Amino acid sequence: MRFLTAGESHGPCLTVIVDGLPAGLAGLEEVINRDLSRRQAGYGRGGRMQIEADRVEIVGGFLAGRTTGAPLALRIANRDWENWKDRWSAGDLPALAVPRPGHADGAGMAKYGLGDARPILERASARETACRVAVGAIARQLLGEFGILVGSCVLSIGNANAPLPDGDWVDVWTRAEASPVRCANAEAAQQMIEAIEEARDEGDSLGGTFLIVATGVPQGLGAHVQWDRRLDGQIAQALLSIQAIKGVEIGPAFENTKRSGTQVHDAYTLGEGGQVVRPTNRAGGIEGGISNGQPILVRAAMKPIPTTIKKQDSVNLQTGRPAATEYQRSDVCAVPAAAVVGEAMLAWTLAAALRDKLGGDSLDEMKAHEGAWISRG
Ligand code: EPS
Repeated sequence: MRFLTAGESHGPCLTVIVDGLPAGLAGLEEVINRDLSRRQAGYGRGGRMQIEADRVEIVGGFLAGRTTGAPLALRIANRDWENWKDRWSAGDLPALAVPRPGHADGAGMAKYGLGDARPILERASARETACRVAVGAIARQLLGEFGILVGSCVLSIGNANAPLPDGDWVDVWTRAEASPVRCANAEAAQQMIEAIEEARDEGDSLGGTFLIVATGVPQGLGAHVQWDRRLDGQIAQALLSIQAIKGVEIGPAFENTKRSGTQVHDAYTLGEGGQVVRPTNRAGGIEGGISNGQPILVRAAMKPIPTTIKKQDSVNLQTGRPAATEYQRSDVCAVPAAAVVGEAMLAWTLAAALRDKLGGDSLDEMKAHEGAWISRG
């Protein structure tokens, strides 16, 4: 499976083509729209989210309410286009020549030989993550057919930290869903809100961390035999490709480095029925690049948003003179939204691995192959 996205943040729309889906997948519009709304929420978002109300239009590969096996084409309109289209066509938008530190502006201008960051920021913008979430909702729908669930919760924003949840993941996700910062712990959520308010008052921005979990993942997705078939490597690439995500950890990877091997690795034991059981999950559900049947645990780190009201030191790349950054409308903190995007990228990666494992052109064929796989024991 693969997908490609196109479109600018303030252009007419975002477009996605998803290739390699099985025929027979239903109910897509509803699940895509639900996840698009989830992505738009979260304390700390800026004025743009008051303008947009993201809805998908499925314009190819979907007939009589089901995927046909042909490429699926999606369109998500940018409502803000109405406010930009006249200025774009008149060409009266001033050049942005002062790169924001941490943004794609400066590196992109150097790469394309531009004196204006606008073409770079239009495409580098996290607006593109609406496409990822649409694709992730489709992947989630496919995974759901096989009993695999994906959810997330925010663990930290700035210096406000929540305890690491474990156990009943559906309960954790339900509490996170009800929180304005997508945090399952009410006390920590309040501290996160206060941290965002403080950053907003200071004209600054905040990053944070979130945990994405997939439950019901069978043993055997991914492969140890080749570097690009390792599931943990695929997950890390998918997560790091999200705007502003700079770190990814599978299970408690960094904590594990402080303990010895015998304290870290998850023992095999026999359960009451004689079945093999792993009482702990410090591997985060993946060993040797292969899912081991335990929940997959992925933590990601988001840097603070580079656009800040408070000025940052920079240089005007047209004049070559020192200059302070100019404020562009932006979010103060988008960690809760990034967690939803993280779910989408994990769901996509697992769905692609499931397609690799089961093959088939239709959902029915995938299920028949799953039956054969499971009955093998
Ligand atoms: C973004 C800047 C802001 C964010 C945007 C990402 O948009 P604008 O420049 O229009 O105010 O709101 O995020 C989205 C539009 C979105 O849908 O998530 C940026 O520069 O990356």
